[in-house]
Amino acid sequence: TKTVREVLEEVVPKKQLQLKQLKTEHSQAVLGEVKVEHVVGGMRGLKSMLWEASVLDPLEGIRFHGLSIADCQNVLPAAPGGKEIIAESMLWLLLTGKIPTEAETRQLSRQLAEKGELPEYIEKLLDSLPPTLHPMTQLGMGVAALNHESKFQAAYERGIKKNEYWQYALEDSLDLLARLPALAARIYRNVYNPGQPLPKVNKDLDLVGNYANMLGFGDNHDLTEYLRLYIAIHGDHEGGNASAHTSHLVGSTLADPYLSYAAGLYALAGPLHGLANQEVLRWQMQMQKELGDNITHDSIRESLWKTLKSGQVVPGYGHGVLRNPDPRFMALQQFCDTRPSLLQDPIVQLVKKTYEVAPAVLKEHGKTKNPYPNVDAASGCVLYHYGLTQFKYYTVIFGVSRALGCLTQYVWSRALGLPIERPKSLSMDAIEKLIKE
Ligand code: NMX
Ligand code: MLT
Repeated sequence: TKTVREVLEEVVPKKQLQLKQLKTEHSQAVLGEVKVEHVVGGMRGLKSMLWEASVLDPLEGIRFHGLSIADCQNVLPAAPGGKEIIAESMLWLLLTGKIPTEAETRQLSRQLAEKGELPEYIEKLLDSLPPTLHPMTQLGMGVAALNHESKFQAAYERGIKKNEYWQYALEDSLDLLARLPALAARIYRNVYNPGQPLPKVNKDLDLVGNYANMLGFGDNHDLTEYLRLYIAIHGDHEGGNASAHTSHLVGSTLADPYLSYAAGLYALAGPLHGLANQEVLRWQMQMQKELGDNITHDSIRESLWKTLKSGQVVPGYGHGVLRNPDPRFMALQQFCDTRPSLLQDPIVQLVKKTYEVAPAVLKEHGKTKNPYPNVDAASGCVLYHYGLTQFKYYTVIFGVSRALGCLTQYVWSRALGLPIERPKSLSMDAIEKLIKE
């Protein structure tokens, strides 16, 4: 059985060669035009980043090294006794482009569990924070402070060669991923269950099995399975999304993996990005309160118009790239469809009913380019059903997941020797001058 590092040692030279050929043979090939609309419109659609692990198609949704979510559900190993994809098998696929065997997956789980405990200074740091500080702020702080452990930074200071960067980047990435469950679970404990004992990392469990256990839901098999699926499919969404892009930008300065991913977390903490999953639940609960027991499609429609007319966005709907319902949303809905207790849950039912009405309302409203749900529309209601009811915590789970994609690209960026990001900006006067020339 090979380790993930051994597989990467085989893959890296091939990718390095591919990049070399792209640079020498095609560096002047045109991939698109840069228009004023790109410069003033959030660079939507501008092809301007290299990102290896996944590519997002507007209609089909995400593919991880060419595999759709359904493909991954078919081929990626699950946990013992489980059916859903686990973080380790997704990480293996993202990092190497290869499908791990069951034995490779178990070995990676063990490797991570063995280094899963937090250093004491991190525990003290987290325990000193006010419980009213948003859990995402706490997560970013904990991750950034863990850079005290960075092997990449220490090696850089020693003066290693550029072609060795990726190996230290990989070590940091695995160390960081290993500690995320304990870090994120400690925040949950401190904020919502102060004083409760926290279980130690169980070396026989997978990463998310341990996370669920430390959150206090270890004996809830269905929630653990849901978290596995959730964390696997939120892991990567190509490079242009705000968290991945931020992490990539910061990493390009050779800031270590901890700082780069912490930066990405703070982008994820915005309500137009990952915080939308918190907002969706807050908004749907408010709708439920206002509409009472007998919720109909008509009453939901009215409620949607109320949100839109008050000038707010409908959280969980719309997307910068997607132009169809998000296949991640569909995968989470499918999870509900196979479990009667979820199907009978009022908040799960409300999310589903909202989906039956919202696209038509958003089309009639006529602003959003994508009237369909994104992943955040569905992700929170299942957590709520299983007793993880504190929605300010939901983006932390998204954040734990996004480490898979951000850290994978960090390793690839160093392996490929990508340069510091530094696009050209223009003032409006400079744009006008260029147009006249
Ligand atoms: N409800 C109401 N209006 C919307 C929505 C929505 N869900 N989505 C887009 N619009 C508006 C948008 O605000 C913009 O208005 P204006 O011209 O006044 O500025 C107009 O429609 C055109 O926006 P788009 O080009 O369709 O969307 P854009 O690519 O700029 O933004 C999002 C994408 C995802 C930020 C946007 O759809 C949104 O704000 N959605 C709600 C928040 C959300 O669910 N975010 C989570 C995204 C997924 N994630 O996890 O990151
Ligand atoms: C994501 O998962 O990052 C979101 O869907 C946002 C995006 O892709 O822009």
